Amino acid sequence: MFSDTIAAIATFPGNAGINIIRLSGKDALNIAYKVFVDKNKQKPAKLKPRYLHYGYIVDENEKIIDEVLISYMKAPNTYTREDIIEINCHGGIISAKKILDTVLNHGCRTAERGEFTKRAFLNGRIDLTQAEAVIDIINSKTDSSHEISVKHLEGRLSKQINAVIDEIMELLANIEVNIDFPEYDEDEITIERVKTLCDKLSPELDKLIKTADTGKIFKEGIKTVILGKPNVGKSSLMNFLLNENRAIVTEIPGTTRDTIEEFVNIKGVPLRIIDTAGIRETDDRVEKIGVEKALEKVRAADLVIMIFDSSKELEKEDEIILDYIKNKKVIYIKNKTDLENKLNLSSYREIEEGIINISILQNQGLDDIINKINSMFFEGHLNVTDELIINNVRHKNLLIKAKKCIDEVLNSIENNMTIDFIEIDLKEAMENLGLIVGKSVSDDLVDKIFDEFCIGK
Ligand SMILES: Nc1nc2c(ncn2[C@@H]2O[C@H](COP(=O)(O)OP(=O)(O)OP(=O)(O)O)[C@@H](O)[C@H]2O)c(=O)[nH]1
Ligand SMILES: [Mg+2]
Repeated sequence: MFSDTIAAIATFPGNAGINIIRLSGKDALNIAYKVFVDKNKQKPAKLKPRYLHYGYIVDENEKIIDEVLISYMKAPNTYTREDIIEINCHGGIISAKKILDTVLNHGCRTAERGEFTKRAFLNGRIDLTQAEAVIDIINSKTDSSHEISVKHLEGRLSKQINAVIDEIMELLANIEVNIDFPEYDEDEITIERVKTLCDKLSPELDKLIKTADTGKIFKEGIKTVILGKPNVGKSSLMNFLLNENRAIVTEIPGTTRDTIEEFVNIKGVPLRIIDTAGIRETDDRVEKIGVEKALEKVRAADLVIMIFDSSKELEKEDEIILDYIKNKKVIYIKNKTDLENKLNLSSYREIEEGIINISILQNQGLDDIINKINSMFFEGHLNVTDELIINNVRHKNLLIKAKKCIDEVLNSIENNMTIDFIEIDLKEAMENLGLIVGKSVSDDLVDKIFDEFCIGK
């Protein structure tokens, strides 16, 4: 338990209906008694836990700041496991700020980012994966991403990881006994048990690690770079997908100079779309930088949408781009099909066969693009299944490390290594898994994780 009491505005202050000021800690209730008066402007006899009490908040001079509803949640069954006071005041920035100042003057301090959730973790109510799920829920941009994080908040990942940790721990205890009492000479039986467990764990961990690609896509969106020579309609496509005039569109080739990046959720497909400068050889310094930037974006892209202009013949620029993206996931598009076709792709049979014909001007063929992305990345099933999906890079990296140790154990068994050798890797696997749920994590890491939270959470 912490010795100090923290306070913060938990809502986003602005022109909203209400704001909530939250206090957590052992002085929370005392402070509430100092600042709250009931509807008769009297100090209440008692703030009953889990009731909403109507009244006013007064400052140090007993002057009314605002009309409020206040609730008291008694430890330990609270978000932080400490006493919590929540004050619902009117929206806007003044009331909330004045109430916060008043409670601070009565002896609590401003909460750091994520400090309420950090206390929930440090006081043992939730583990680290659940705390991380809280921030992921807040930051979710798609229904699917939200759904995945809610599962983590329920503790589904922790449950699975903890079960594995328990299994490993039991074997480690066995190994310890063998090492301490070699006269029992049960090494062989223990090693057999270790092998059985690791044979099971290695593919299990692998399966979990593989879900991380989907998790990342749901969380961050499919990084989609729109590429093509100048004037093919890249910015027009960007605007169309965003449903707004975000990028400048003109008939002048070389209009877009810098890359533009936006997140959009189209029928559940999360896209991080990047519009780029048209690729061509140019002496214009600014345009040249734009072209370099466009190509740079391709490197980290999950998907490239390459646009051809159906009203133009195939040109050297198209071929340069095709060569550049040959190792990427690509959707090929032929735009401006409302104009007379001059594009001949017969030397690129495969591209020609899979190409999507569109006319942004006539609003044609755009659903085909979304359907194609859907089938490429989600095999047509955009729903998050009941499967547990890893959506946190920290978890993914620790799972990879743990799997490596498990494989190392199997390797050692294969090579008839001694049991103390095997024990080292088994222990390391367990430690890496422990770090996922927050067992023996360093203070620095905890600080770093909660620093990504918002104030008041
Ligand atoms: N006819 C026709 N014109 C189109 C279509 N789509 C876009 N355009 C026009 O093509 C021109 C270029 O469009 P942009 O979207 O600016 O092309 P861009 O690829 O971003 O061009 P840069 O930024 O210069 O590389 C504009 O005049 C658009 O109105 C289409 O489907 N049919
Ligand atoms: Mg453009």
